Amino acid sequence: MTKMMTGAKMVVQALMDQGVEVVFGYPGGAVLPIYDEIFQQNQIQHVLVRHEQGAVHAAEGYARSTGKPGVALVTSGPGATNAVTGLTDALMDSIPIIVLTGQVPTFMIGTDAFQEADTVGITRPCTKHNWLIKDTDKLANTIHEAFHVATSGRPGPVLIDIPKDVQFATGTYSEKSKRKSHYAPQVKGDIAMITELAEAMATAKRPVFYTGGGVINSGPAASQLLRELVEATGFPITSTLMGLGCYPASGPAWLGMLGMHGTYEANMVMHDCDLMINVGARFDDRITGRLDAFSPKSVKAHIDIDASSINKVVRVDIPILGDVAHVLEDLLKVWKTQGRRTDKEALAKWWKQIKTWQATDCLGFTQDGPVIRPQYAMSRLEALTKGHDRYITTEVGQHQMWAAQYLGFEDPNRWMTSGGLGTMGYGTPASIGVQMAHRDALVINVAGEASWLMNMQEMGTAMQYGLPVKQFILNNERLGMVRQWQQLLHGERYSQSWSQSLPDFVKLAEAFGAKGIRCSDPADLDEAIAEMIAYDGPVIFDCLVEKHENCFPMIPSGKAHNEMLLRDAQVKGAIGATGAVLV
Ligand SMILES: Cc1cc2nc3c(=O)[nH]c(=O)nc-3n(C[C@H](O)[C@H](O)[C@H](O)COP(=O)(O)OP(=O)(O)OC[C@H]3O[C@@H](n4cnc5c(N)ncnc54)[C@H](O)[C@@H]3O)c2cc1C
Ligand SMILES: Cc1ncc(C[n+]2csc(CCOP(=O)(O)OP(=O)(O)O)c2C)c(N)n1
Repeated sequence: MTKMMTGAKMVVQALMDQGVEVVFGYPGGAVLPIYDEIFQQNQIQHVLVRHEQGAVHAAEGYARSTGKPGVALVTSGPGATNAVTGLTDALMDSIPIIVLTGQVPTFMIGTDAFQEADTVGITRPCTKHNWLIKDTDKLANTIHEAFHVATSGRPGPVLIDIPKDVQFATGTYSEKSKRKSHYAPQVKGDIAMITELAEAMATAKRPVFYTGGGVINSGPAASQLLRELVEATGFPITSTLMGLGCYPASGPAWLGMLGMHGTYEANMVMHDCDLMINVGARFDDRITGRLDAFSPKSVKAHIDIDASSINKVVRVDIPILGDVAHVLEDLLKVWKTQGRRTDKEALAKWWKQIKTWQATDCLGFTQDGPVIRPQYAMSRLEALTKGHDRYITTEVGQHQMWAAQYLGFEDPNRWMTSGGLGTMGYGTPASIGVQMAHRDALVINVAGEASWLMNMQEMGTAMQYGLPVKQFILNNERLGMVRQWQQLLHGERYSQSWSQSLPDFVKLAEAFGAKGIRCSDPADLDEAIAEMIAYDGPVIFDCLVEKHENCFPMIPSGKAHNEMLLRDAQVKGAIGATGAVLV
């Protein structure tokens, strides 16, 4: 039976057909027919954000914390251009979102019409794919295809630009089940390559699993299989910022995060290993450091669903194109059915070496003095929220790295952060998206005060929908990460990294109708955090911390893994004066 309806109705019908429960958006002239349809139904909840960037980050937070695609709806012109940062963010971090934009009527395109922008042109480089719809008959099928493209293979953002006359016109609705797609990425890995990897694992003397966001993208089964594989082999495992939670932080083989602000042991293992098994990570420059010094002695395997990711930055010996869960399932089968064993003696020696690196206690600190150290704040937040059904989002900067270092993630999809683009302003709207999906969970956005101010208007959204998001601000009154680089790499010339005027965050909370809590004394911190957790509503927590704390360990940009800075004492004379850095 063919169903005739307007384009605007088709949009809502197609979203329902796709099982969408929430849309984050902001209305305007070019999308009013769609908003009219939203008004006339109760199945999909629309969340009115305060800025289109917020809609896209909220959709990202929703997607990352549920494994389902997120949806945003914005108007033409400024609505679409405001969505560009979020789209780029989602592209960099492989987050599946669908953004619907209104467009001027087809017959006015190219006339500099009111609020006209070349949305498909502007967003072509920052989407996985985008479409401009000129025919209402094609609209529903394109929306179904968009969901398929966003969520298949390497996930990413897609955009559909819908002119207003297409929304008004009547056409034939095509159901999801009728969709035919030519886009079918390869999910099964080549069994010969998988067997080669199993052989390399059996003879490896210093192996490591280097895991990333691809494990999370692949779904909960991938994390489970990864855990089984780690247990079956006893190999150490590290993870990128995007992969935190794919293996539990309390697990016996866990080395902590690797990379620029990763642990000493994780980076030393990466440097010295003889077999590196990359599972769903992309050899990002925060990981490799100086490329010609990156893990010089290792055979490298790379499991990735995107062929363009393999051999892009680092040449690998065992490339395996496929989905993490599928490949790990086959790898485990090969490992077990062929009765493969690891080199136990070599592995024991490797772990002995690893223990000596771990003994460095690179994240160790002492809370002395009257000022809260950010590491202490994170450690207490971890201790006091651990047993909760907890989701963490972050902003970008030092606080983001301290959160990654000191909060332990036991499961996937619990950690939402802007890794690839490093978008200040991501965390607050992302926390809203997460809380919409997990209404009873404890959702905390760990923020720096500068980042937080970039999308603080979304506190209004949190209030409107009764979302009890906790905004935990590590307030150092500085653009901390910038200040740190200026101190270490730019001769202590602190150019524009100090916010001379900051709002009173407690009063700001109250202005929004939220609760404000301020804490500056380490002795009061536990009680203040407990008060934040207990409050049944949105909270802005202004945690006044040491202003000049640096985030260590740190591999300065362009240096090798074994040229890591461990703490402040080493910095004096190590960088700047000679350019040489000591471990
Ligand atoms: C201030 C700052 C500091 C940072 N410091 C660090 C740091 O110290 N350490 C660190 O790790 N990061 C750091 N980052 C983050 C860094 O910039 C990158 O975002 C991150 O390292 C990339 O993680 P990833 O390699 O796991 O890749 P992702 O961006 O998560 O990419 C995932 C990879 O897996 C593939 N993939 C996706 N889905 C699947 C699937 N189903 N099956 C198989 N493959 C799949 C993709 O094709 C891609 O190649 C920092 C970011 C900021 C903002
Ligand atoms: C939108 C955007 N602009 C600029 C930057 C560059 N940048 C990275 S970290 C940072 C400072 C962040 O300060 P704050 O949020 O207070 O966090 P802190 O580092 O102090 O913890 C800046 C400006 C960025 N990542 N994103």
